[in-house]
Amino acid sequence: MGMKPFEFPIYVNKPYLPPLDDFVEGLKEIWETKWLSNNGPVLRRLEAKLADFFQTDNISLFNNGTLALQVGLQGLEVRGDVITTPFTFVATSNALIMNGLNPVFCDVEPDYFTLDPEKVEASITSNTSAILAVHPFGYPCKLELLEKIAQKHGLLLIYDAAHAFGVKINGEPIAKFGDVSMLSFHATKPFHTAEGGALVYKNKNLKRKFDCLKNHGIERDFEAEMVGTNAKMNELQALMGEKMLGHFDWILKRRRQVQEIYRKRLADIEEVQLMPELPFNVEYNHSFMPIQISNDEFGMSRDTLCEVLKRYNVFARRYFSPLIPDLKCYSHVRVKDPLVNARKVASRILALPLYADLGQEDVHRICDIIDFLFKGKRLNK
Ligand code: T4K
Repeated sequence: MGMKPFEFPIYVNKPYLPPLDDFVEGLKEIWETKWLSNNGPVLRRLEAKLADFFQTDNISLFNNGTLALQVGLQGLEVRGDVITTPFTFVATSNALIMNGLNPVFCDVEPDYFTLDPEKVEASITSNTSAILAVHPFGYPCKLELLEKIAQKHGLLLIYDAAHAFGVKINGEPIAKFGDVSMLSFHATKPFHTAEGGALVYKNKNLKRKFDCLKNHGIERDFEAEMVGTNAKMNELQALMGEKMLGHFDWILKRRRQVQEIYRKRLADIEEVQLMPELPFNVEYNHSFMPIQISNDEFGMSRDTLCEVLKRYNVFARRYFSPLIPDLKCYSHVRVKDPLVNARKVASRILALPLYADLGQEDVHRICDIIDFLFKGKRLNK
């Protein structure tokens, strides 16, 4: 017996939205004040709430994560070569290029696909000024080891924590590790402001600089003090964030439930490899549901599975494949490291649909389809 496709497309992601009435109520304030951007009252409120959330006042909000990272690199005055990961969304290394910096790609470790500290250390030269690491899918980097290496060699340590809002280590927000962490509040993230982002940082003196750089380099009175850009979060974005924040615990709970069903149901499918369990001191945010497909010679490859799922109206995504240095627009970047683990994961990874509103019966149905497809393939061997 065949499996029925979903009546509607199930995308890899679907943004959660706060109740409309609640949002409209907030809009009234904006309509009254007619203050739409440039450090308005809603933005200041959201910043204060997020300062509580991150347990630090060293936070600046931006209109998206990419510009936050660009401004972060500019404000830290990073120069020359920056060691970074090839296994990420292209925005990570684009931010380097946009700052005139050279990405030096080095390999990831095989468990959570975070930068391999040994490879990082081996890639350091006299031109290296910083490490730009990513917590892929919200899985924490080897924080202590990277910290040690950065200190030993006098390098800046910057985290692209785009996926890691809500992730905690021993109760501490992950964004507080490193010199600067960037968070993305894009619509597809568990906490979002439609488009948005933030920098969280150790040195409180950076606040003035980051806030100035995101406002054309102007601190006050229309006179630019430095060459900046426009990366300000507006009041509508901030309102979305303010309304979302109250739902975040519920969102996390729902996402965890969805992920638990997937993990239980997919554990028995031999071609599917799940992510390893996280250590007990890590609170995860369930931002993605990545699996790896074994790509056996006689089985179904990751790419075939991804295509066949579309016939069932299930739109999984190959996050993050191809690797950044394999993109045509990065062909000018020389890569010394053979990137063995990164290449392996890029050929096997598949992110399944995961969002707070995904019904539990739908998750079971997606698992039924995957199970059915692999069973069919095994019978035909
Ligand atoms: N660093 C890392 C490691 C990142 O992953 C990202 C962004 C950044 C930096 C940069 O942060 P931002 O500047 O974006 O704040 C999406 C997101 O646009 C991007 O934010 C995210 N990472 C990346 C992993 O995913 P696409 O091109 O895959 O998005 P798209 O439009 O295909 O959307 C995915 C699915 O979500 C769609 O199939 C349907 C659904 N969707 C999407 C949107 C935007 C909706 O249902 N509603 C929506 O409004 O990049």
